[in-house]
Amino acid sequence: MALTNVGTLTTAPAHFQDSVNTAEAEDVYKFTIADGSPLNLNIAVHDLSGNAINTPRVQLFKDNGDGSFDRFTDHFESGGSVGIDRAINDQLVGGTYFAVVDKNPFTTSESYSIDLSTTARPAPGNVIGSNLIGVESALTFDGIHNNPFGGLNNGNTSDMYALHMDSRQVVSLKLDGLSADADLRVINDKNHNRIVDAGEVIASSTHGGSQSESITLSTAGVSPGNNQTTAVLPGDFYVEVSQFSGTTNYDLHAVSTIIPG
Ligand SMILES: [Ca+2]
Ligand SMILES: [Ca+2]
Ligand SMILES: [Ca+2]
Ligand SMILES: [Ca+2]
Repeated sequence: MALTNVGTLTTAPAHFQDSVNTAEAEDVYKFTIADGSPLNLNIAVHDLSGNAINTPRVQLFKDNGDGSFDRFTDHFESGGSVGIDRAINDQLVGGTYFAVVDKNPFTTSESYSIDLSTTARPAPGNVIGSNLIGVESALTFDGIHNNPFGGLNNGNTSDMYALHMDSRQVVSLKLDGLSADADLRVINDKNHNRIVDAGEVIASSTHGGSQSESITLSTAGVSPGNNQTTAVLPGDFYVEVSQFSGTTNYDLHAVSTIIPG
């Protein structure tokens, strides 16, 4: 076991690159969440070697008070292979935690990068989701996307989807089927560091209660005065569905139209 002491997490992500292999199948990252109001913890893995299925597993444990990691006595919080976006996004209170990266049993060696951060809980009108982009699932235009593992809750405050925009394309995003307050935003990771930096949130929708949310993106121009649509250049984007409060399932719809040139 390789143990890394990360210290107290902040909004500025802590970044590590490592590998797990048959000689060392487990990497442990020990970190502290500051006392005070609950924060959103964000952990994302990316730069994975191998294919998308046989990848390392990341799990989160809360220390039982002795300061050292033991998966049988420390409290399992979340993680495993259930995340649709290979990320952990948990609402946590202060304490000592361990993020544990385990080698996939079907491979002999896997390299990875891991980022860890905290972000504030969302405030009214202000979407604060994860500021880390993990290995996301792709958003396609042929059905409804949701999280089959329970939607959004205090143990999964964010789901991230990848969206590619071609030229002369209009994509309408709609988030509905809500029973609590969730929000929607679109991120353009301009510097490709898989961190949501200042100026990289290009659209957001933040209605209250269980109202639906919608965002429309267009690479085919936007008529003047149309403030319902965000003009973008063709390229790659991330669509984030995040918890404002409570527990809710959701349906994320993406409808694509190509405008003849
Ligand atoms: Ca312990
Ligand atoms: Ca998630
Ligand atoms: Ca970025
Ligand atoms: Ca909302």
